[in-house]
Amino acid sequence: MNARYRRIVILTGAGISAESGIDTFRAAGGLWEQHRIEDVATPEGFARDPNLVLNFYDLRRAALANVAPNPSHMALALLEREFKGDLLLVTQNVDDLHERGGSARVLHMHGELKSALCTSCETRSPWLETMINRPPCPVCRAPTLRPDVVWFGEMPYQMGRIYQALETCDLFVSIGTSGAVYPAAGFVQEARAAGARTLELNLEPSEGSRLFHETRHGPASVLVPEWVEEVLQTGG
Ligand code: BJW
Repeated sequence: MNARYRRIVILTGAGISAESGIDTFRAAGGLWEQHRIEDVATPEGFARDPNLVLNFYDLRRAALANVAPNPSHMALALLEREFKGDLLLVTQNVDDLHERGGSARVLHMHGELKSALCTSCETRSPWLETMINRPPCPVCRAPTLRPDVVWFGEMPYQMGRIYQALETCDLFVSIGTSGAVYPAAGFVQEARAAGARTLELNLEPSEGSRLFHETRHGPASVLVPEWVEEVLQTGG
């Protein structure tokens, strides 16, 4: 890749955190093999059995203490620091490994484990503790906190800003995502329609691989640092 890019949009998914020890969703032994999606990742599942859902997310939030960013998170942070053009890093991940890897500006379109959403006053608050014990909302004091994550049927965060960036980017890069979940799975087509070059970096061909101009397959910890070096060396 030897073109000069001015506006890059990067989308990351569970695959970028896999080598840090966080399970992906759709792999054998992954999160969805151990849980029914409709039980733990839908508003209806939460209404049916809030304790199951709060416990699922309490455990995942606590598990963040045992993982660390890997070279792919660090490489994207380096790109943010060194790239001279516009860069938007959008992640579907609810972990905090991009931030701990050094990225200062991360858009979490599916929310964050370390955030709580109050179903009474709709405030989002930083949250590090458990929720199963029904703590009060820091703002309205109602004991109605839920994980601040986007479940199926809910609108992901900051879609206006993301689509605006996709309409004007000249490079779109998708890293470690299966392309199974919309609207993120449709970003490649949005970017292509806007005339951007599109690149997939994933362990294996994703569901949308054929939609990309270029695909590279292998572990993110290898592919991402290589690609970042390439962009920085060619002037970005
Ligand atoms: C590696 C690697 C290594 C492994 N190196 N790579 C029919 C058609 C179209 C859409 C719909 C439809 N029916 C319903 C919908 C909409 C629905 C949807 O997409 N459903 C699908 C099942 C079809 N989507 C929604 O409801 C969304 N909202 C919505 O659409 O609102 C309306 C709207 C309208 C118009 C505009 C905008 C919006 C909400 C989706 C919410 C998803 N939520 C979850 C849970 C979040 C909380 C939590 O974490 O628990 O988000 S589901 C789960 O999937 C999570 C992830 O962010 C998301 C994507 O998963 P991801 O990251 O791709 O992980 P995997 O496991 O699937 O893939 C990992 C990849 O990494 C694999 O390819 C591996 O090979 C690779 N890999 N190791 C590099 N070392």
